[in-house]
Amino acid sequence: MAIKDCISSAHMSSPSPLSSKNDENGNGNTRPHDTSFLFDASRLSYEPNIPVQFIWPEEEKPSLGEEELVVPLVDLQRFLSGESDEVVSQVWEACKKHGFFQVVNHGVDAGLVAEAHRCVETFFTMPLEEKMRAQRKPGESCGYASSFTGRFSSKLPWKETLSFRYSPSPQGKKRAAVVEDYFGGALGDSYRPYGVVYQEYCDAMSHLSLRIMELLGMSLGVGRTHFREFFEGNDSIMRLNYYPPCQKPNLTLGTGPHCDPTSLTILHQDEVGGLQVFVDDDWRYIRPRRDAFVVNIGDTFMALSNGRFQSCLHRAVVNSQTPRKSLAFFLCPEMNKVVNPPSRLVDSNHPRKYPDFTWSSFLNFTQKHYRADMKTLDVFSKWLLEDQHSTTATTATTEPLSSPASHHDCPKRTGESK
Ligand SMILES: O=C(O)CCC(=O)C(=O)O
Repeated sequence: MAIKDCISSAHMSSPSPLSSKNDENGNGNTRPHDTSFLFDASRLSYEPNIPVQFIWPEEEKPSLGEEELVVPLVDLQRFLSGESDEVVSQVWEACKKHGFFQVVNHGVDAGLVAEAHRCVETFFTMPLEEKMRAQRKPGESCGYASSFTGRFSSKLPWKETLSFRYSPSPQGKKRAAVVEDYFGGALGDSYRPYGVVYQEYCDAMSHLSLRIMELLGMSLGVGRTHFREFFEGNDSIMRLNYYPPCQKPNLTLGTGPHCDPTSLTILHQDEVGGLQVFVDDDWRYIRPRRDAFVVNIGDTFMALSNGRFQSCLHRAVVNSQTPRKSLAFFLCPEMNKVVNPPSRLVDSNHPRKYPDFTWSSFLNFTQKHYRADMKTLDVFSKWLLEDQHSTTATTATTEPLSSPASHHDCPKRTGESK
């Protein structure tokens, strides 16, 4: 089978703003974007050569022999039962350096995690046309994406994803079934059973993330409840990642290097392995553990901690033999909640590092204008501040720093996408 036949033609909507313009860095999207192809893994996985759009530049290609990054293994049960001192300082150290740790004894049912992985396998091994029923539209953060062929024209990730939104039901209200309804609506009623599994999984992740917020609040010295309360009514994103085998795994990446723009990521990777983190100028892998979730700080939490905790560059590699699956829950605040650090984290030695912003403006920035990389928050902050200055200059009024970024000439880079 020739490669050109593997990238199936499809009718897709108009190019995203980012992909239709030139990349200012000259490192990727330098030509108008061709959206007329799709990543059909059922064929591409067996191709001895891979399409050029999936070949990453030399300096970003994965290298062999990365070392393991040993991150703290936090026993949440111990933390919750009051034996917290050691755990709190372990988390402080890890989050100051790279923002990654793992949690065990987390209370999430192992059967539910296994079922969530099984559903990933069943969904992604379906024919492409079936998955395309939930196709992600340009500028949206939810839906099925066969790589990012609809958004970018180079450095494409060797993976398929299905993303959807999740919000917990307000306390005392009837349990909302947002995820279940998403599956029924986007894919049809026969997919509701998947929705039931992921609804339960997201409920468990939301619950777990609030516990982790208690731990982060303690580590930052602002008390147990501050961040927990901030995220109680979260508006989060769940992403199912499926990485098909690739016959040239050393030329491509499953997920490109990026920092998560979101607040906190809770990841469960299957036993295949592939997650890598950039620490001390080197890529290091995190060994999968069936009983553990990998937790990492995202850009929005870095802003909430006034830069004390790091959101770190990470990526995923693929292999030639075995499909890999991961389940990523991205905790996000409510859309219009203003993101700013508690006053205890701001003083003359630690002035404000980032302006106030809302999650909706930051999300919009990453969806429409900027492909997430390691500088997303800095570029976004600069953009907001410039916006504020130009608004102040033209209107001579003082606006809050949280004005949504929507009408600018935005910077463009290549990296990964949320
Ligand atoms: O699959 C992984 O290990 C990493 C996934 C990831 O970084 C993402 O989905 O943003």
